[in-house]
Amino acid sequence: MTQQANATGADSAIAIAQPNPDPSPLPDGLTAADLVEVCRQIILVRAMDERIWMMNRQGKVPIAASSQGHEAAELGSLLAAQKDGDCFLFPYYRDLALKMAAGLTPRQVMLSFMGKEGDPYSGARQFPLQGADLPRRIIQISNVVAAGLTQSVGYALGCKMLGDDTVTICYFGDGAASQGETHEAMNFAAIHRLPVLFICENNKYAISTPQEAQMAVSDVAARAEGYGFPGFVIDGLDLIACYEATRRGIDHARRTGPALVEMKVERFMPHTTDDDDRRYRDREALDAARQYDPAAVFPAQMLERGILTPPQLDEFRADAQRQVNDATDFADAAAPPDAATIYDHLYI
Ligand SMILES: Cc1ncc(C[n+]2csc(CCOP(=O)(O)OP(=O)(O)O)c2C)c(N)n1
Ligand SMILES: [Mg+2]
Repeated sequence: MTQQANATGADSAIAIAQPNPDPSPLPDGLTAADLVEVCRQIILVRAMDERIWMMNRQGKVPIAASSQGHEAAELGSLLAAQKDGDCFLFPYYRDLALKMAAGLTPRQVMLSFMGKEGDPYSGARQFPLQGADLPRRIIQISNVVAAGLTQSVGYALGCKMLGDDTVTICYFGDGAASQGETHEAMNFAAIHRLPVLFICENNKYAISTPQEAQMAVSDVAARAEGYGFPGFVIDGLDLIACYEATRRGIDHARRTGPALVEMKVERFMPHTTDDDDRRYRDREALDAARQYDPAAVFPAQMLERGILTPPQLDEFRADAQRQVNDATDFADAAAPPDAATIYDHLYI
């Protein structure tokens, strides 16, 4: 940010004290308040993600997949879905940031990760945050890689048959793109021109398998043409780009049929808490990628543009720590599910 000195003495002090707002317009459909709220969210979800990892190392969280490095893709696309107001989401296991920004509280998140009573997704019966959050129009029913694609396409078919306006958004990884089920889902969606937007969060790894060992193309989005719908490649570390691409994708899905947006992201942490990525990832490349960390870059950009103020940023950081501490204590003290409920919700 460059600060403009004012020529006249009395006014110059005022001019220098004020942030110099970036004259470039806000992204289509967004207000400054939206962007400030995203800063609050990105700081909170990162603090939560880090705490969950730490609780795993303390033996209190059995397993976790981190969204660190995926936040811009998840929050930018969610923002577009929320602005649209008529989307139904099928995220996958790496979408903690999305689920929290959609309204899940830190206490609920920690209950789920610690496997305690009150887990809103599955009552602590499944992988953390796996199940359904119907009030927020979210289903993530399985960790079977690529299963969400066929499920979401089925949902989109239902919406089309009912004649409603819903656009279904399905999130998946680059590894899922190599599954046969992905081909079936995309082909079916294209034939029936279903209102579904496919979002690939490409972090270049499927656990330890690098992208070049599982596909012979550099862009998953290139495959869209083969199905008969458009595909776009987006910098998944750029939150505004992810917002705008999703906005266009939703519009296309509703008017014409499927679209695929590939967001190139980074996976800053190992695949899950059970994985040791030192055996297969180049540390230098990973460290270099951290300069593009969306949880740092996005708030910094908003500060630079005068949209976020330093006191707001300080407050968001302090509030995030307060909420994460509260959630940890709350879930730690919570009871496990009552054993007598073990057969609830099961077809037996
Ligand atoms: C059908 C199936 N095969 C294998 C696995 C084991 N597995 C879990 S996650 C994963 C990698 C998926 O990678 P990607 O789709 O790129 O998502 P990312 O974890 O990188 O976000 C694999 C192979 C599984 N859950 N389901
Ligand atoms: Mg991947």
